[in-house]
Amino acid sequence: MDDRATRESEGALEADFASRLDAGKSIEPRDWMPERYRKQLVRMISQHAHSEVVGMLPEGNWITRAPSLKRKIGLLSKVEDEAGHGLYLYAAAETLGVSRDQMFEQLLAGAAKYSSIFNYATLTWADVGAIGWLVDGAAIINQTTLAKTSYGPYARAMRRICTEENAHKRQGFEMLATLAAGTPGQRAMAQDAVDRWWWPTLMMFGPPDTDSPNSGELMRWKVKPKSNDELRQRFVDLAVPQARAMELTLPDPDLRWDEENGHWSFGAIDWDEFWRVVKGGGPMNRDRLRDRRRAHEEGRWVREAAEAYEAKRRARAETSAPS
Ligand code: BYC
Repeated sequence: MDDRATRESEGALEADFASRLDAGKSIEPRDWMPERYRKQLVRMISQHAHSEVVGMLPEGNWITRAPSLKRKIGLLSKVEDEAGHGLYLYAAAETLGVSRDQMFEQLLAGAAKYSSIFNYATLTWADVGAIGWLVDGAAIINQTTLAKTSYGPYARAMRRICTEENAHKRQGFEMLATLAAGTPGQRAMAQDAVDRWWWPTLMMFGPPDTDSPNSGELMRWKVKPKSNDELRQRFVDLAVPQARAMELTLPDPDLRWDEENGHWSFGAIDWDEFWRVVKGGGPMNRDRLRDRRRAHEEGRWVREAAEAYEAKRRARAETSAPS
């Protein structure tokens, strides 16, 4: 094909891609897609997958210290669900031509991003409730919109994840509400957890729209159906009445109901802190990577055993196949 013919056929593919998006159809792994669309999806989905598996660590720390059998079972199952979410998401990213080993290498080398929120310490049992209520609550707001994202495998992974995430949020709310209605000491512990997790949760939605280099492109391609600020506002609007229901205070003196726009307006977010954490300078960045590397190393024998089992199974299937 000469240059002109190549350009014409690429133009036709691009036009077809754009018309699929305009018609609200999903893009599937075998469909043609612009290279930049593929790269953006790999970036976003792999970061999301890393967030799930790193996100297992702060709560995982509390499994052995849960205050009752019921709480232990609930937390264990939540952390297991997060491993499953990581799995769906790595599998979705693999459909774009990147391998799970490559993604893991980047994470373990400290070269990949994952959500800023997991670089904060879980100091008390109430933090487990605050993570469920606030962090999973924020994740649902974001992920419910991503369930309508234009890339089919990502959207389908999101739909499964959202159902489980809803249960996590409710579990966290119930834990925190129980502490808030408990002894003065338990109540103080719940309030302290909310005081420490509130602002980092607002940062989870990413930088303000005016400072979000990827949003324009991602929204044009219908990867991100809503902007960072829109989702953050929706989260605040839902969280304020929930905090009130537990009689807990949100640590923002500027929080007030805005009659004119019908939303809760909130104070300034410390974006210097956000960027410091994203760039590796958060309170727990080093510990999280160290623990993730150790978990990967300790799981090596499981991966090797699974590979050996699969090799044997194949060899047996080949020798017993009718010739
Ligand atoms: N943390 O242009 P922007 C969970 C980076 S886990 C770190 O706005 P974009 C759970 C961003 O990557 C749920 N980095 O980016 C698990 C970009 O850097 P690069 C996690 C952040 O992509 C266990 C730069 O800042 N959810 O629920 O348009 C237990 C500029 O940002 C963050 C997801 O991953 C951050 N918070 O929008 C409990 C959702 N924010 O890559 C719960 C999927 C921004 O250009 N991801 N950055 O070097 C998204 O929705 C979007 O990627 C984001 C960012 C809203 C996060």
